[in-house]
Amino acid sequence: MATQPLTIDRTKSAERIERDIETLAGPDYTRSSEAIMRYAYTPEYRRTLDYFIGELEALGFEHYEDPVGTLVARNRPAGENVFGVGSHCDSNRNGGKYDGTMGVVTALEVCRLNEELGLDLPLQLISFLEEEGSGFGQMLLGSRIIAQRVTEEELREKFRAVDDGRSFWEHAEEAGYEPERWQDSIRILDDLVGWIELHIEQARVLQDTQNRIGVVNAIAGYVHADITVYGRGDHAGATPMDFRKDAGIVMAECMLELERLAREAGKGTVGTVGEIELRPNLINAVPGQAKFSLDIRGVDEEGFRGVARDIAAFAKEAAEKRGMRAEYAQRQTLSATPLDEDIVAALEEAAQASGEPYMAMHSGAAHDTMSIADRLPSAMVFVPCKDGISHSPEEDAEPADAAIGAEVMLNAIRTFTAGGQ
Ligand code: HGY
Ligand code: MN
Ligand code: MN
Repeated sequence: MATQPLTIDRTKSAERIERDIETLAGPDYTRSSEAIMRYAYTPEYRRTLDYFIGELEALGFEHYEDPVGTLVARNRPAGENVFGVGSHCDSNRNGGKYDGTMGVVTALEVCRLNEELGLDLPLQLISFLEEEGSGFGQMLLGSRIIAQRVTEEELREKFRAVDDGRSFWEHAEEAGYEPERWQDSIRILDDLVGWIELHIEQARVLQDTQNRIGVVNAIAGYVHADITVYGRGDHAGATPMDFRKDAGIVMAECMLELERLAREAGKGTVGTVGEIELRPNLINAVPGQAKFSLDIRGVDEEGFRGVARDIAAFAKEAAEKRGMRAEYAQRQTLSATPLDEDIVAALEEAAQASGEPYMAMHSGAAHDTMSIADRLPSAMVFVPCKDGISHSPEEDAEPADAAIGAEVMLNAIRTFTAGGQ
C-alpha cells in the first residue's frame, strides 16, 4: 500500500455509528411500529435525509439533491475530483435498521474521521433514492435514473406508486423536485474517481466463517418480472374439478418449476416468487386470475437469464394445457456486475492491515453500486448480519464491524486520492 495504513479509534467510531443507527430506527423515521418502513417522498424519509444533512453540514460539506431526490454531499467544490462513499437509506417495507442505512452511516463516519484525523481526503457522500423499490416497485430506481437506465415514459407513466397508483413523476413534482431534469442526475458522477459502498451481507457466510469484513468483487445480476395467468373465476363449491380454469393451479406449477430451473442452472442461480395476487382472492371462489412476481438472480449471466426465459415459456405452455392464458412482463433487469480490481485489491490490503478476519466474496443481493460500476471504478465492503436475516425487523448487525469497515474504506481511499497521506 502506497500509504502507511492508519488505525482509527474503533470504539469511538462504533459508538457514533450505533447512535446514528438507533436514532434512525426511532418513530420519526419509519411509517411502521413493527419494522423500518421509509421510502421516497414520505415525511419519514425526508426526516432521514435531513438527519444526514445536519451531520454533514456540521462537517462543512456542501449538499444538494438531484432532480428527483438522491442526496449528494461533498467537501470539495464542483469540478474537483472526489472519492464517492455511500449507499441508500430508504428501506424494504418490512425493513430492518441496517439494510442500506448502515452503509450511509458508515460513509458519514468516514467523512467524520477524515475531518478528525486531518486527512483532507476529497469525499462525496451519496444516498441513493429508492434502492428498495418500496415506493414504486422499482428496485435501484434512484441510481438507475442517474445511470440513465430508465426512460422518461417509465418515469412519467409506467412507474406507479404502490400506495396510490399515481406516477413517479407526479410524486416527484409534488415533493418539490424537478423530474423533467432527470437526465441531469448523471452529473453526480462527474468528479468521482472511485466509489465504495458498505452494506450488510444479508446472508450468513461472514458470520458462519467468523469473518468480520467481506471484500465484494462481483454482484449478481437479476431479472424482475411478473407472470399473470388468466383463467375463469367460478363458484368453489358448485364447479366440478373437470370444469375449472383455476389460475392458481398454473401459478403453483410455475412456482415449483422455477425452483427446479434455478437448481438445475446451478452456479449460485436463485429464483423466488415473493409476491402473489389472486383474484378475487376469496375462500369460496376459484381464482380467475393469478399474478405473481419473479426475482431471478445469479453471477452467471447465461444461467439466470436462461431461467427467466424458460419459466416464461413454461408458464405459457402450462396455462394453454389447461385452456388458459399466461403473460410474462419484465419489470427490469441488470447484468451481473464485476467490480473494479484495483479498488478490490486496495480494500483487501486495507482489510489485511486491519488485522481482522476478512474474505473476498460475491454479492447475491443487488446494490446501487451495480448501476454505476460501469461508469467509474467501484467496489463494496460487507459486514456480517446476524444469521443472515435481512428485509426483516429482526435484522441485526454490529456497529463495531462497521467501524472496522470505516477504517478499511478510509485506508483504501487514501490509496486512490491525491490527498492520501
Ligand atoms: O433485493 C435486493 O437485492 C436489495 O436488497 N434491494
Ligand atoms: Mn440494501
Ligand atoms: Mn434491501
